[in-house]
Amino acid sequence: MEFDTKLYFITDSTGLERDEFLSRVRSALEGGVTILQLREKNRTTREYIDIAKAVHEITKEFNVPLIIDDRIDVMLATDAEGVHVGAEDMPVATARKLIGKDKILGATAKTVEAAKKAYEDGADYLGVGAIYPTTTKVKTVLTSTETLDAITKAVPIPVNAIGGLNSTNLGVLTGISIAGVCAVSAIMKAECPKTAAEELKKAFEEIRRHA
Ligand code: TZP
Ligand code: MG
Repeated sequence: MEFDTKLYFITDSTGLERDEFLSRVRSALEGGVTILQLREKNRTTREYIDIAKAVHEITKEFNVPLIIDDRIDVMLATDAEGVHVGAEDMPVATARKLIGKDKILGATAKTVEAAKKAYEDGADYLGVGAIYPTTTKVKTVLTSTETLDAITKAVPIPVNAIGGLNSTNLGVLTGISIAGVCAVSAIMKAECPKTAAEELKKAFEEIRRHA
């Protein structure tokens, strides 16, 4: 399936009522999100499927692919467009075997070696970071912009930067051939997710002009 990782929004429903969460998801999509990952760490399987179905109804309206973090079963149950696996999740090759060739498979990579392997094992895009320290609950270490740059040169698939990114701090990525930026808090916690998404997209387009 075709996809564009330019503005990759990863959700976090922590502390939000369902309606508030869904309305923030919609607002972000109105702001130009091009691909959306549902990332739920504290839900039962039943709850994860339920919220994924609701989010999928909205992403379909915008023709935006829905990626499910970590859980192939939830992706299949909701017929979402793809799944993202991190370093401690299912191996990329196994995930690819299970989901078939048509679903989108994303992987996290922090080294050139890991990036090449993920590509060879069937990943369609890579998330690389954290570029900056993040306040989002995640087990991660910082990745240098030098490593990010080397990864973009080592694999032929889209590479996205992630971690602490917002519309004011993308300058460090200038000249690096990333396909897009991933963000959780910059959009999720913004007063207006639509405006935040618009600003982040504009900031990315701006640094890309100087690439
Ligand atoms: N992987 C590396 S950093 C991160 C993930 C999931 C969280 C990014 O969140 P934020 O709020 O955009 O820093
Ligand atoms: Mg994961």
